[in-house]
Amino acid sequence: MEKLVEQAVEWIKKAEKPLVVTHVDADGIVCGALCTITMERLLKRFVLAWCDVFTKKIADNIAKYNPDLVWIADMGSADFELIEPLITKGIKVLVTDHHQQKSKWPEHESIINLNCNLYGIDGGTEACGAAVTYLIAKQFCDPATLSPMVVIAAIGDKQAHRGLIGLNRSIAKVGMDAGLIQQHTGLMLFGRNTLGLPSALAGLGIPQINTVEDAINFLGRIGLVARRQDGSWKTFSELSNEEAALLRREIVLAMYGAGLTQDQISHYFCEYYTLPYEEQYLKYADEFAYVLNACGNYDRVDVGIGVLLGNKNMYQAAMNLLKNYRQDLKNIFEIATAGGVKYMDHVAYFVLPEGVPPSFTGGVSTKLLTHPVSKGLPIVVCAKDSKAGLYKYSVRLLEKHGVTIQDIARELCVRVEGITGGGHKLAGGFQATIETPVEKVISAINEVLKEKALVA
Ligand SMILES: [Mn+2]
Repeated sequence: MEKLVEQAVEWIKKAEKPLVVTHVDADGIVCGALCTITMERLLKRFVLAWCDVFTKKIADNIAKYNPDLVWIADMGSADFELIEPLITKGIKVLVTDHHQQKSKWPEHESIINLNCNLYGIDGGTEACGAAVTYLIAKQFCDPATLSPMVVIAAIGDKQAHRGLIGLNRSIAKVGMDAGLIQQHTGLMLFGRNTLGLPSALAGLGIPQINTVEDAINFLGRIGLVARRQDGSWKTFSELSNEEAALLRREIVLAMYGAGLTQDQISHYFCEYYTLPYEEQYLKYADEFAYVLNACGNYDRVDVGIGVLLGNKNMYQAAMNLLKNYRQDLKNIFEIATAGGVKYMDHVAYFVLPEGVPPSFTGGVSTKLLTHPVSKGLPIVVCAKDSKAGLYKYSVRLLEKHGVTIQDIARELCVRVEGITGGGHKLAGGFQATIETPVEKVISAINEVLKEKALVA
């Protein structure tokens, strides 16, 4: 791999008309920042583009722009047929990615394919796209300052549930040694630094605390006064060590009381990471990733990159996007839980209302998966992407469903014409042409799940 990195560095140094293409999620946005830093250090003018899915249309647009080098990050493990016309045209193609490739690419002097899966690094758990992209960027910049970004990306891609491992971990360590990242273990709360404690606790998903009211009652019962002087709720990060320990102890007791086993309880704990030198919404790596996802959802990868590069105006812009994101998610959720979610025997599904950006399918499906409205079933969230002329499907599974996205992908491609996609083990996405009826795709997914359930 080192040799390829060296060669990639040579290509980038020599490029006169480079183009960077990255993905619109948190990981992709971090990749965009790492590519930007690389180009800036080399004083290169470059064009940055981003997309959700690497389609033929995107490949055609790249060919039309005709760069001498295209650097594709956090994606590009697409079909070789999409890449081939580019190299035929004389464009050098550099890929830094962690997604599973659908087909093996042939060796070619105009391709550098830095896909970690080809080098014994599992792209589902050990490396995010940014971890691979970092291997190049660190040749031009102090690795310690880049390390926190990779941690944010890995968390954005849900690779840190049991703590970072593999390449992600070794990169995180560089930042930890420099004091730029701190590692903690604790309750798997979201919003430790920004949500009032009852809201954060209600999101934990433990049996007795399903709502904010439940959480307020619980805090009262255990005698934890979590209010500030003005009466507003403290965040988790504002608790003293003693208060945090009390909370942790009482929650464990409550879970035992609800009949959970030690192993089940352990699922409510995780490793988490803080960035002590960042602003409020960016101090906790998971919340930073959330901000980046909010930017990506409104197609503002540029804003996300600006935040990562420390631009104050971009931070303000990102905060506005975050506010919209929360409001939109809330509205969509109300529709989902008020009868929007429909069911087949083996799957729950939700078609987003017209006008909602298709980028919302990922975030909404992740949130719905563990929501009671999904009844413990696998969830599919779908939206029409009129601009790209396709339907987008996000699928989320739980370990207990006994099926992986790869299982579904394999079968879907056979059963429904013109469908493509894939992803990680339990989270993935598919695209179908606008002519393919939504019912047909959902039925096909239902059938696959039914057959797999029969085998299991
Ligand atoms: Mn990724």
